[in-house]
Amino acid sequence: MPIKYKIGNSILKLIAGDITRQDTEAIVNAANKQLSPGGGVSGAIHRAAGPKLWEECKTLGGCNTGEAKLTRGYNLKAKYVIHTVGPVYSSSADDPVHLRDCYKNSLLLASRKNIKSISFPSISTGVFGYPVKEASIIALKTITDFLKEHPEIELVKMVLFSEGDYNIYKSSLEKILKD
Ligand code: AR6
Repeated sequence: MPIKYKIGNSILKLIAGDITRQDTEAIVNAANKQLSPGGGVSGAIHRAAGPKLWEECKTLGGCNTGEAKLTRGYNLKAKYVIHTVGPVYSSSADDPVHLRDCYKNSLLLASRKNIKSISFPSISTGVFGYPVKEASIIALKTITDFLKEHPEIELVKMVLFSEGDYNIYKSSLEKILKD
């Protein structure tokens, strides 16, 4: 059951679904530093976009943890893919900083490129092992703080791949909006 919140003048939606099928202008990829197709959400995005996505990624010189890079979306409904590299969870103080940077730098890049709608997956919570509850608080706090200052981003969708993750994000968002 998707839910919709108004944050400033923008909309934040939480949905359970497949990010490759979203029709926002951009979708975000939880990539690796080489920007190679890999598995998880990244593998799914590369499969749906087609081989030209990997061809373009090869020209970008990789991506550091917390940074974000833009490509076209090729066969996706989304016109653009924003590739960001989440932290490999290590319980260090850098983990939340890097995870926050992923969301913030992706949103800043969207704003600079005049992209008004964007979908995020739950970055780092698959292969990279970040606990979902902790990651959800960081993701949603970063997105809501950004939207309050950046009304030019009209819509952010957080696309969760399981009902379990969706429920965790939903209760984290309710908590953040109450505080
Ligand atoms: N739509 C939405 N979310 C998805 C989809 C999808 N189609 N497929 C998986 N997820 P992960 P990470 C969820 O492992 O932890 C790759 O191999 C998944 O259930 O894709 O940042 C890269 O190449 C989980 O909740 O990303 C990197 O090496 C979330 O997406 C590494 O994995 C993130 O899981 C990145 O690891």
